[in-house]
Amino acid sequence: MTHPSLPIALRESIARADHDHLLRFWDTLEASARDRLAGQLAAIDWDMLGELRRLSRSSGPEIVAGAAAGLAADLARATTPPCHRLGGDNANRAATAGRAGLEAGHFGAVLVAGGQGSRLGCNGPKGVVSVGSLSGATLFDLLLGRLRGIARRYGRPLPLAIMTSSATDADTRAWLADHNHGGLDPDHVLVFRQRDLPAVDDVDGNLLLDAPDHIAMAPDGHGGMLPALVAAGGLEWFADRGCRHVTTFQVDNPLSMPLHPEFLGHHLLRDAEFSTQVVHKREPGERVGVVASDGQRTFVVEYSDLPAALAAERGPGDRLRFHAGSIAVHAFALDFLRRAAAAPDPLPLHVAHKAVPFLDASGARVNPRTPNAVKFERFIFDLMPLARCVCLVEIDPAEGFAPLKNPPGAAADTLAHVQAALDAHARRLLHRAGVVVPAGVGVELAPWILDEADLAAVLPPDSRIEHPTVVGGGG
Ligand code: UD2
Repeated sequence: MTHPSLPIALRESIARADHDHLLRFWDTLEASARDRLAGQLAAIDWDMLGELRRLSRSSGPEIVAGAAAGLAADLARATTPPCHRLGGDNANRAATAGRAGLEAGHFGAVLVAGGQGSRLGCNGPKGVVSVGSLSGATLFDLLLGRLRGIARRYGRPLPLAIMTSSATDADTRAWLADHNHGGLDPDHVLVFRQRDLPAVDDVDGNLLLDAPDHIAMAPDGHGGMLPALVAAGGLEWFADRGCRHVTTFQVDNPLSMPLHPEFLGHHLLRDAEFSTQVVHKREPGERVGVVASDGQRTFVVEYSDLPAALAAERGPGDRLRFHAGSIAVHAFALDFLRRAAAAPDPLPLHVAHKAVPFLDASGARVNPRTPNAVKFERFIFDLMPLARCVCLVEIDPAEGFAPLKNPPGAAADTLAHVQAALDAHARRLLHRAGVVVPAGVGVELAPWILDEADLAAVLPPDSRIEHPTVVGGGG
């Protein structure tokens, strides 16, 4: 087979890697389809393929714990590091420090929104999934609305970078354009796209075609945030807007509080390079990574990588030995991100066995029901062992953790669970503000309402809500 329109060097790389099967349908392709495939082939890092093959054959926790620092972290010796608690030790001092940081404009935020919500059966960005039971507000509405409340409270725009992927980029940009950037100052919103990595066949480690002109690819995990942010000039973008720290949070948790003043204050008072919110993990099956320390470094072990026996081990007071559940809300010093980005290969690749559609030799599309391929992801929490000081802050999940992960009917993290958590949160806040909401009357809070002080601006104390209401709905 000859492929004169492909550059010679590329043809040689494909042949050396023994990947001529990627050109199996070349002769049948139109010019635009050839361009598409040639673009993908040119973007493949052929030297990295050997590493992907090697990883696809060796998965396991040993490549996970502390891998970023080349640290053979010994899980058998590791323990849960000490945590601050919101409302606990030093709460007032931390809250004051955090508020001062927000007033000075030292914080920005990164929303990781490259995921598609495939577990929810949704092909678009997860951010456009509607969760407000009365308002129909989407995850983007709620998350950006809360940032709008923070910008309003501290009297300055809040720089927000949104990470998209090949699967979510166009729709996310369209949503922002159609929704006035969620009410945020557009000069303080940056959209940047993470990269894709190829999937490989789990038998021979080869790349797969999922269309005659397309190689099967997948986003490179939320850890792709660091190289993608750097490539987009994002670190300077934040610095130009006065930021010294950025917090990161996930698109699927509408209760998340990445800019909670007390969390930020602990981060500042500890002079931490990497701070993270945790929830008390009570059952081994909860799908959150755990923060652990081997005495030298602190790191996160993803739930799927924690051996079952260790996940279930209990210590004093019947607490799980690894009980600091990571909810993926982090704060980073910008200087730390700069240093980490300059380190050689700071984020290791993790492997995930997945069912990936592919074309067989005859060109027929196969939709496997069981995993046939390996996808590769980087996790942003793998930067943790590189940080000189890591600070853990435990939050009450009822206040800050209601992730939407699963389709209706699942035991946890469904839309119904998320709506119940939002409802309970709203009722608690209204109750604290002295507002009566009879049981059975639906109520929602506009996302910009952060606390009782915001409520007092829209509802007199001793009010009573008689009909289904979105309190502060006008924004
Ligand atoms: C994540 C955490 C888990 C726990 C849990 C809490 C990891 C690896 N696991 O599990 O420890 O904190 O969340 O809810 O972090 N995303 C991208 N690009 C990608 C992949 C993911 O932007 O390439 C985003 C995605 O849009 C979502 C977030 O990262 O906002 C989490 O992704 P997930 O749903 O794959 O992670 P999950 O629930 O397995």
